[in-house]
Amino acid sequence: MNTKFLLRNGLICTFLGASQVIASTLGPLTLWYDQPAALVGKGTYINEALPIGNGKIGALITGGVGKELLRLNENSLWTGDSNPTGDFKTMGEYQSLADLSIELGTTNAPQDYRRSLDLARSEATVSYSINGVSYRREYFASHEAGLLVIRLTADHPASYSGTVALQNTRKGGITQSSTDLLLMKGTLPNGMKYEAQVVIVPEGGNATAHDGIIDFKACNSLLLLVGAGTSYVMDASRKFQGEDPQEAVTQRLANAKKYTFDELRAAHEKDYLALFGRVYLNLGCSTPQQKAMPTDKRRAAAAQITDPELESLLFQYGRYLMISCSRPGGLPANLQGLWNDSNNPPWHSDYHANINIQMNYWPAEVTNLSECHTALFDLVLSQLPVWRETSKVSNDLKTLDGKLSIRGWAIRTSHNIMGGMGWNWDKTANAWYAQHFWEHYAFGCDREYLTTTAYPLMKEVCQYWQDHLKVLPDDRLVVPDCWSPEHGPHEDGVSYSQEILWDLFNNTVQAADALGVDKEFRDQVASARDKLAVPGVGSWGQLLEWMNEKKGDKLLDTPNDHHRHTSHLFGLYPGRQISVALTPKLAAAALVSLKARGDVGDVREWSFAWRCSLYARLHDGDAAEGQIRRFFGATCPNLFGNHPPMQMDGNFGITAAIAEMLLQSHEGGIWLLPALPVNWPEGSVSGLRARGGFEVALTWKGGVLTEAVVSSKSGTKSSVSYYGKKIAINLKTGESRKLNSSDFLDVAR
Ligand code: FUC
Repeated sequence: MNTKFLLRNGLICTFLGASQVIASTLGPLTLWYDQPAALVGKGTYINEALPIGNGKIGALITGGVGKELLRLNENSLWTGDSNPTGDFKTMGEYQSLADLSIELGTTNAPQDYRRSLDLARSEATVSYSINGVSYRREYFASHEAGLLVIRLTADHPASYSGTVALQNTRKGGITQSSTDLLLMKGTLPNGMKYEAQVVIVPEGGNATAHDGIIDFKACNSLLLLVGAGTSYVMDASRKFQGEDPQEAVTQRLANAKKYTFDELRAAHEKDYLALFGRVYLNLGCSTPQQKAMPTDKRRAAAAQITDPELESLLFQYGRYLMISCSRPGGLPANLQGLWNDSNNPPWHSDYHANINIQMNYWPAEVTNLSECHTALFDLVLSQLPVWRETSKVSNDLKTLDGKLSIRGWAIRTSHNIMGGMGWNWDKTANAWYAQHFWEHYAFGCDREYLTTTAYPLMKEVCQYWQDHLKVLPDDRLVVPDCWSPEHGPHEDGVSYSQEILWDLFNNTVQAADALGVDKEFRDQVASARDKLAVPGVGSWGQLLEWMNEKKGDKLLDTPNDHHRHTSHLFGLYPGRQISVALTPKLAAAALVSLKARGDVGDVREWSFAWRCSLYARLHDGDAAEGQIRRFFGATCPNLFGNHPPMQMDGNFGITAAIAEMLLQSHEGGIWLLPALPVNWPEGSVSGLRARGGFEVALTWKGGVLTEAVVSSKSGTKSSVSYYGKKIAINLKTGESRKLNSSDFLDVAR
């Protein structure tokens, strides 16, 4: 019998026996389509295929009827090396791994075709019927088992005959077959070994592997287990080269074969829901017409008119993608996550440090996936030995007295996973990375992590900047010769770099205070923070992007500049130097700049996501929600952000932005519903995190907060504000406080 129960955070679950969990929310969290993914552009399925991933291996599922094609990824499969020269040849590219195809030998047109991805279960499904036989395929990527799991079933016996093939997407390598197994392996020019294995378990009929394929005949059902690995290790002392992956992949498959599909699925769902189920979001109900549309049509309509259930699905999609492509112990999400389908992908599918990888991790803390954030820290820490050496020998990074750099490290705009870097220096990216280390502490309050990991890294980056800052005649400090990402001239004191350094210094002072260490160093950093040139306000009321509005006769800051980056607004978001409450003049100038940047011209999917958070920080919920609609207009049919081409950052950025509209905590306290748009009059959210170690649940009606529950995970004192009324809270670890509308009675909207 089915048992319904309410999960913590309001997810309604139905247990179908012990192994199957179906989680649903007020609006089902399912992307669905009435046809297979189509080939677009240069022969890519990336815009339409459905993504699954276990943090290490991923697949794009196309769902073809006569032929299922899955494009496989393994997130360490990179060409390139550690060479410090800083060019793309040595940085290399993130590779697609293999194509797994299942030929089903039918050319008949299907009926009732449906292809879907259920975010609440982390499972994709394809179903259709032909000549009275109903076919069903289920796919999931199990972090528990370390494998992809695929099952094909039908309601008539002996309905499956065909072949399975595994094709290397690059030249070289070999494919072998034996009994029930296909094995593809090869070695990249940099020495990295890679391997994929597919095991088939038929029920009824028979299956034989031969000549690099598996034939199956008259099977009732098929179970496919897919494993993959490379010899990469995140360890500079081993030159990032570890063991041949064969043994580990073989072992994972052997282990999984001991379990049934239902057992594997139950373990997968348990593991996934432990992360995904932490946050529940309801932004109100969509219309029956909206709900009836397949996702590709619906997201186009949502670019015009608010579709609240699709907006909450978009929020959860970012969380789904994060859990699927970024797990502790693994690599972080690159530009295409685990869903790159090319061997010379756009921007090398690299780690881009001037907005993109940072945006990938904006939702991690606030949407309660802080474990996923650790993949970024592990990568950065593993690269440091190489980055330090590179920085020491670079003539571009000389200290102000003209000597080669000794302390700390700097990075270029793009990097790989072996210490190698590509394009142009992004000198303050070191401090932007440091912000992520700090935020992990700010939300989680883990002193051990601050002591051993975050603070040493932040301190080292501060030391780099102590050696590199330029002193102006009036004693102000500026970052010399820097670039507002991909925009305008290289100048001293560009606002982007100044604001990032303010953030670094401010966070480091707070970190040293929290730990009670390094008094002298802490005071030096505090003094440097206070001497940093602060971005000015220009002639048309804008926040200046460069220190001087003009260069010679040329106006640098112009009101009709619609550049995609909003780098000079870093201090507003994700930084905290600029805020409505604490620096109202700078916040007003930031609003002028943001409006001028607009949402036409050189805007990309990630631009809308950033602008959404910026409006949220300016407490303009309607403008923020407008950016969500613009974001829908810049998505692919599978809801991936469409730069073009597909890029993951916008998906993560928009998830963080929606959280930022509902809850903020960057000004020393917790602010409830700071940017609620009129289009979300009624709703609720639970499981969002606030700095200081809090979890927050909120309910609102008629655009007004009706209840808030603030739970403390670390016993920190704080305050809760709602429309100007501030309530002090002093909870012990594990305690909660419920606030309802009467606590905020004198709040007038
Ligand atoms: C940044 C952006 C581009 C693109 C690239 C991957 O450099 O300016 O728009 O997103 O990263």
